[in-house]
Amino acid sequence: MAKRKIAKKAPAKGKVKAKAAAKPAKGKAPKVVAKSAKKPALKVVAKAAPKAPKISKKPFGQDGKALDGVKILDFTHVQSGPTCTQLLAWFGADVIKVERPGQGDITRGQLQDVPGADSLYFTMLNHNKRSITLDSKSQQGMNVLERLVKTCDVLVENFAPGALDRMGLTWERIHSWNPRMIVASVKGFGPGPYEDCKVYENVAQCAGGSASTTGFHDGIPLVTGAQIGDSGTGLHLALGIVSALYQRNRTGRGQKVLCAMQDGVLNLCRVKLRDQQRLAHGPLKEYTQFGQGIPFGEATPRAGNDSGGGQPGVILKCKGWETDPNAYIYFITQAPVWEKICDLIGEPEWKTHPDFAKPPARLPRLKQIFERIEQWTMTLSKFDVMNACNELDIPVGPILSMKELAEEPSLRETGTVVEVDHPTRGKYLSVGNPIKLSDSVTEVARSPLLGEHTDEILSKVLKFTPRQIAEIKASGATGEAPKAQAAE
Ligand code: CAO
Repeated sequence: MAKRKIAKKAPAKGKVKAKAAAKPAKGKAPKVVAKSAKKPALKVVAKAAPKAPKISKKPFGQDGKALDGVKILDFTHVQSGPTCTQLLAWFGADVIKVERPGQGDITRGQLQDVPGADSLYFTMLNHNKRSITLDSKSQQGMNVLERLVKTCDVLVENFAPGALDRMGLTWERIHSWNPRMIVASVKGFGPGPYEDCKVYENVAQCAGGSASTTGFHDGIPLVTGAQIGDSGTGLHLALGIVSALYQRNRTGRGQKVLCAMQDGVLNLCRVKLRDQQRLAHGPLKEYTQFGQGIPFGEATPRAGNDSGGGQPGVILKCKGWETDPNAYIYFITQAPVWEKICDLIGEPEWKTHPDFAKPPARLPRLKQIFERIEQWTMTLSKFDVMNACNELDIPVGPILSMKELAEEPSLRETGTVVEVDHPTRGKYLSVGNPIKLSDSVTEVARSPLLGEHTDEILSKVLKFTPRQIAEIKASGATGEAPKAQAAE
């Protein structure tokens, strides 16, 4: 990362004053604020101003990327870690993926659909990265790793608990080599009784409270298709890393960033812990089971398709549901649009009827209400229902299949769904960067072949001499790199 001068620490007193001065008291005219600019506290701000970079004159999107200059030692595998480093790569970081010679990230060979080609599991999680093969358990491999640590800004890993230490890469050692290094880890659990456990997606969904609150109240717990344990935690980790990089601009030093998958899932299940506490004060009236007269137990129950926001909502059939498994729509009877819903479904008298006019009166009658709405939705396709509702500002959610999403032109236009070409598997679709920055435009590049950039990284990034590179290779530390050019 381009080194920035670390700002001289302003005296604590001055800082506080500067903060206070930045907050004009209510009702004070701007003039007063301008006057107060002469006070010593604000001089701190004035001094800091020249250090701020000049405002770019280049058009938006043409002045590099958000994380240009940041180098990531990517020691991640499977899904959670790679999700994180892929995002960082999309924001412009140089992500160097270190893989075990011969095998690489285990997902390269998992769920293979094209014989001999890296799986979609791998390619869709490792765009815009470079790959170096390295046996971290060999002496030469460790020598290369040491130089990588000294060169990079962030080490990201999601090995099993203790694996990094067993490799010899303890925090103390890393920090002694490079005090600016940020060491970011995904683990299944945080410190506590389960900290040594290996964890996969569904384990995290179960341990983080998602499974116990997903499904119908009379059915077994369910996991969700959204990879909230893996990709969700990868997202959390990316935010932690970017925050640590920002703090390093001030402190000059790196720090540890830890995201436990259990914590990440629980964070995404925040509303369910909310409901757990509401239970102490009575039944959860917006849950369907309340209207059905089913008593609540001690813990937040599975709520089927009820909306987490407290507005009654269900999934309703649309035209064609008999043959199309996705001909459904999510419908919410939001209080502010209730009257429009009544008109739309042909029940205008419900707007004033005492059984239906107000939300509390509707709660015990939700079954009857949704059955009536469904009579209407079944006469239309899900898209027609959506159009009719959106015209009246009634929010609804058509159940879109993966096929429909893959073919949706607007998602292609925004780069949320992208077509990528790959030398051994040909063209495939991927999800692009879902986070759009107006001044840091994402270009999705294919994932690297195993060890494709070993030579390039050893020579150009780590500056080993040709003789040193020959020695490293002769030791077997890098294994045999594939002939990438030939494959293309
Ligand atoms: N050179 C030499 N050895 C290497 C290496 C390299 N380049 N890269 C990895 N290894 C070694 C590790 O050092 C480790 O060796 P030891 O067990 O001797 O210490 C070994 O490979 C296996 O690593 P692992 O235990 O992380 O892998 P696993 O397949 O047994 O477990 C997983 C996988 C995901 C369960 C585990 O890594 C884990 O719990 N990670 C944290 C949570 C997580 O991210 N889970 C999400 C996974 S996606 O669903």
